[in-house]
Amino acid sequence: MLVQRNSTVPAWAGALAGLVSGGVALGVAQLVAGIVGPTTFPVVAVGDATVDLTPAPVKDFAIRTFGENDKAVLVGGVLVVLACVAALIGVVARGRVVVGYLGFAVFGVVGASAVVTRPDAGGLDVVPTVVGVVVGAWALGWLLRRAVRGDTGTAPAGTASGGAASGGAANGSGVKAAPQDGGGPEAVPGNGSGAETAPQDDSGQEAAPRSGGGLVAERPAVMRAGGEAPTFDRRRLLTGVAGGVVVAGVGAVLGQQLGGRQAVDAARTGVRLPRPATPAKALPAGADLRIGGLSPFVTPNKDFYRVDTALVVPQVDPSDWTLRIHGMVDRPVELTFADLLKLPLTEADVTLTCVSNEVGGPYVGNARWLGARMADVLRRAGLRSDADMLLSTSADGFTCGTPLDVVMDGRDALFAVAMNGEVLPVDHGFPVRQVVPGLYGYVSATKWVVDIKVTRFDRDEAYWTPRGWSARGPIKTQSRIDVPRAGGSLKAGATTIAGVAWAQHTGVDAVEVRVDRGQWRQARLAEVPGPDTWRQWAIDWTATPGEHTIEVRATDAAGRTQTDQLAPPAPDGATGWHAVTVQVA
Ligand SMILES: Nc1nc2c(c(=O)[nH]1)N[C@H]1C(S)=C(S)[C@@H](COP(=O)(O)O)O[C@H]1N2
Ligand SMILES: [Mo]
Repeated sequence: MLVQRNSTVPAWAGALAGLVSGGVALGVAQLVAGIVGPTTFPVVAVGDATVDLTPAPVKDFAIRTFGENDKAVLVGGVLVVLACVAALIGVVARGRVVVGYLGFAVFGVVGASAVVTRPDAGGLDVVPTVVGVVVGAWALGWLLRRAVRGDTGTAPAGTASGGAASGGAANGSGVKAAPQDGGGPEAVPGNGSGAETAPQDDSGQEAAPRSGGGLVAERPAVMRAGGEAPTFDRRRLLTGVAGGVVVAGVGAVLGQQLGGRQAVDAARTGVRLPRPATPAKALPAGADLRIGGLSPFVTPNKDFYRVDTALVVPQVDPSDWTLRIHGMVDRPVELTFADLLKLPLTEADVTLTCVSNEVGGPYVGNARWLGARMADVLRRAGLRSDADMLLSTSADGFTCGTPLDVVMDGRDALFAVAMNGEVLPVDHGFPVRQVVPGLYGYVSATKWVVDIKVTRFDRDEAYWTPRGWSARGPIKTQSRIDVPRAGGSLKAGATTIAGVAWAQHTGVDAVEVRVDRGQWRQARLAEVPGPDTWRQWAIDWTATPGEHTIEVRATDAAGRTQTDQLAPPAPDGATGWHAVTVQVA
């Protein structure tokens, strides 16, 4: 039987089964690691342990040779070794699956020891390795069994029930073997070489008793019916292999997602925000009119609108983060997160707005940002005088094209690291995003920003430009009625109409309201810390029974009143007056 199997399943198939099972082990380990919490992935732990055990001269050589990639090279090396050994295990396990299990066990012990001896190891850290190795070993047995046609199906019950763990064990024990041996310890003794070489030695007498404890009533199918000799089933092996590859891949990707998220959450929690070198002015007492239903002056982070193209929010570890500034500069600059935090930081209240916000829409929010001034950082690189655009790229490849003169004109254009006193939320661009007062988000507010190319509008295009949106996006003055709600009903009598208006970096100087196309009346304005935030407004109204339409319009500090011309958001921002209709009873 052993000989039969050995010759049935070609070596390449064994190698493939070993390789894929190894992949399954790693994928499952990765997935479990993603579930149980931040832990060192076994491959990385083995790599780290290798480094620790490596003599200093070799280490220095590696660092000199591979530079910043030394870690990647190391992990890659561990993976290559792992792949070779896994393939070898697969080849050997064709004959004795027990050997395969043993091989996986050795993997497990090496991986687990590396993991638990890491300085930051915790109690659950071996779980991914153990689960991965067990599932990988099971996968190997399963694949090798699939690779052979003829020992199930046509075999007597005993053989077929060899099922899960034991298909290979039958091989291991040669003639005497019964599938029930299960590869357990008893299966091994006495089942050594001799018998295997003599399939015809079908004497049976010596066969059963020792391993199976009397259960071994049947001999393998091959012994009995010559026509049913097990044959290599390439198709079944390959479909099994495909399944294994899927499991390995899905496990790895999902595990990385989950694990990356946890790692980044942990890193985010660990960030200590420096004090601002230039704190924001204290908010004027009258910045928030505190009217029920009116948007608060400061939008809490959890309520802040979110707009981006990311299906999966980029998880950027601040210790890996760098910001590269290149292009039309005298000397390219690369900053780490630590570098950025060491710069003098500015705090500023800035209202963000999305170009796709409809008149009266929700895509606007105001926060207190903390960050390095973009102009300071850019000046370090030395800007060429003919550059007019910053093409910024996020970790997921999204790009913004920002007019350079706007960023450099002294306004609070920031590489922001905090939002409302909290480390930047991951959804809003952790670890670093841009905030540029006065420009719509799509041309300025790059989240997870990692790269800035100093360039020209006539040479480069940002993400939304070829998709029908204007290359430049200054925010258009807008005003919105928050109370009463559109379509709402209220009681006749004295009431308040209130809302917000914005004209970032110019400032709102006046808000007017009219009801049923009557006279425009001046609303009272809340105070503001500066021209970069929205401004609350309110006006008293004596509501009379019936249906009423309320309209609002703002005038900016340059004296420009919002146009009543309706324009859709594309290509450069909606215009028109916000109107709400209410029922008064
Ligand atoms: N990386 C990245 N940054 C991005 C975007 C994006 O799709 N990807 N969208 C921009 C747009 S259109 C807007 S309006 C703002 C929204 O920022 P917020 O989600 O923090 O409110 O982010 C900008 N920054
Ligand atoms: Mo946007």
